[in-house]
Amino acid sequence: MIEANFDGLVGPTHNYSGLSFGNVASLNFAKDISSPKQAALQGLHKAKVLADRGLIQGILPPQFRPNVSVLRNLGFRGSAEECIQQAFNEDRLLLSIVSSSSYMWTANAATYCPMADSIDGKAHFTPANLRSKPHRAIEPYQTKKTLECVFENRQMFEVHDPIELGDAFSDEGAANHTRFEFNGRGVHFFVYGREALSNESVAPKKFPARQTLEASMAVARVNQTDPNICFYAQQNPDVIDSGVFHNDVISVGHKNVLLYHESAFLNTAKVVSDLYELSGGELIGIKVLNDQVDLQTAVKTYLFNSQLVTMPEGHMALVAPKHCEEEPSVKRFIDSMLADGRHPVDEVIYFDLLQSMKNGGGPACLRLRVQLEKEHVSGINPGCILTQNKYSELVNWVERNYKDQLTLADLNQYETYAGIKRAFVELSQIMNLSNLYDIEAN
Ligand code: SUG
Repeated sequence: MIEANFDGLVGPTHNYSGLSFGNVASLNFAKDISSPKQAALQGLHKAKVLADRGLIQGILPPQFRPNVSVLRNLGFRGSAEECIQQAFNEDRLLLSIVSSSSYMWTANAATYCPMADSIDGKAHFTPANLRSKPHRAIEPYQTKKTLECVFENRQMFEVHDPIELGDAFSDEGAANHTRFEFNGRGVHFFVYGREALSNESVAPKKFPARQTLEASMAVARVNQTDPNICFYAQQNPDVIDSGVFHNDVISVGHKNVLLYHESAFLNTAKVVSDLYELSGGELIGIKVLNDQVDLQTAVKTYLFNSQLVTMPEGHMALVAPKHCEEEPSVKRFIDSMLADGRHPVDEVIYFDLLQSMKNGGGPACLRLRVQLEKEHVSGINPGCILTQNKYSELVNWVERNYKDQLTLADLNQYETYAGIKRAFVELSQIMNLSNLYDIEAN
């Protein structure tokens, strides 16, 4: 089985609006001026470097924003341009909510179960409902359409509806899910922030827990994931209160390796030892002590939001934000990890993802992992696989259509909206996305 990464393509309205309470970077950089062009190029560069190294790299297309249907649902009237103008004049927060490029963090797009691990032998996606934040709650149904368009072979891939049923089933997708592989056998590790339907469970006090146990269990059922290979653990409420709003901000797993902070989970030692048992003694845990990298530094540098990938040469590489290279304690830890021969992580590749990081999105947030048998790559829309040609076309498209700098006032310009519409028509052709966007309906 190979693990492909599907990175989100940053959209032309990427901006910093401080919309994610509990996400420290989103709050710290609120109202900074964004560069959608740089953001998209930084993301594409990461994907291209990994594709050049021999990994299968897909791209998930952006959603159309500003989302005028949502503005209409909120009572704004008239043409798309008029709705945008009214929102700009009357409630700028609403305009920023419907303009966010947050779909680019595809680790939150869905939870995936490969054929090998499902009861019916099909691969399944459940789009995350993302109901804990309004700007994210508008993503799921378009995400479903996107996944159907990208994973187009319905015999191989089934794409479900997001889980409904209110707050108790708040689901943030693969950011809280890891598929391990122990001796060829999959194990699905679900991490939740709170138990919504129990009065006894502990929960964070300051920031919201965005994933519930109830949602994780429902996702496993919908995806028909074999219950014998599912394992659930609670995130440490204190780390959520320190700004760890998803598990992928405090641990990362791949194949038989788990890199984690010592305070990642509620009773971390027990979680790791239970997982070790379930792995039949195959799990290799790499524990990071608070003395090596404290929580605040982990959140600032996003060490744990690195990707762990298996390179074609056989070793694993850590794909880390360049913030990690610049912070002495984190760099020291990474260097010592690479020098340690007891695990397969032998390389680090640093990327400048500043534009995404300022919204709390590191390398791992930007990708959705999809494990596949080689022959199932043929079930994927080829327009969404990153090749040299596709990369050049996308870079050229971004260069021509994205602004170097963007403010909400720009979004209020007639030309900006007209330009975005033209750009999405072009993108549909580049990525072979017929019927994905209903641009005129906007
Ligand atoms: O949901 N930031 C995203 C970051 C998502 C990161 N994903 C993972 N950890 N997998 C979020 O908090 C900020 C938008 C703003 O403030 O404009 C934002 O939505």
